[in-house]
Amino acid sequence: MRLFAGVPIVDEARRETVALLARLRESGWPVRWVHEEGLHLTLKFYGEVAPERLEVIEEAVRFASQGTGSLAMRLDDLGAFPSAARPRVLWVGIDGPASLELLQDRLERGGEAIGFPPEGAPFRPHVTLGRVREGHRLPPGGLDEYGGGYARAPFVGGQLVLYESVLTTKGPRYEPRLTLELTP
Ligand code: 2AM
Repeated sequence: MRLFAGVPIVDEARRETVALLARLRESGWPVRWVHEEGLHLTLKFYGEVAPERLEVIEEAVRFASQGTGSLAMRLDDLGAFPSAARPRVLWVGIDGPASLELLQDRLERGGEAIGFPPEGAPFRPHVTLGRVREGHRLPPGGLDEYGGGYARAPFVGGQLVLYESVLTTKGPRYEPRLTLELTP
């Protein structure tokens, strides 16, 4: 099973992101857009794991979340990986408190302790909107015209969820395996 831990995007931030996705879909770009049901901020990707490991991962996620209260966040600007000039993954940035980075670091280190190598790249909080199809490109500066089209809406990250990513013919579906309330 494929697992990752993340924070669901909710409230006004979710509505803004869903509306932005709808406008982006109309661009006709060669992009696989994400489903609006599973919008989330990934904090730790565990990858493909044997089902027997689920319990130990749940335990690590529970432990890492202890003492973290709800996270006051807001949507930030649009961006892309690996860079705006060469976009492959399109996203909305997330502006979060220091406790978000702390939680991500605790998940990272907790994962390391049970055999998951840490991410090489620095943490860049974001919500993925879509992935450019293999062998295709976006029109230069394409994202620029969408940046002004949504509110940098605030939201409260009140849950940490361990999701299973189930691959289907219509793209991945994210099913919560464990939902933890973030209450200090
Ligand atoms: P993303 O938010 O940057 O797209 C499920 O695939 C989630 O796990 C996605 O949200 C994705 O991050 C994240 N993830 C992180 N590293 C990944 C990897 N190497 N392969 C697939 N998904 C990854």
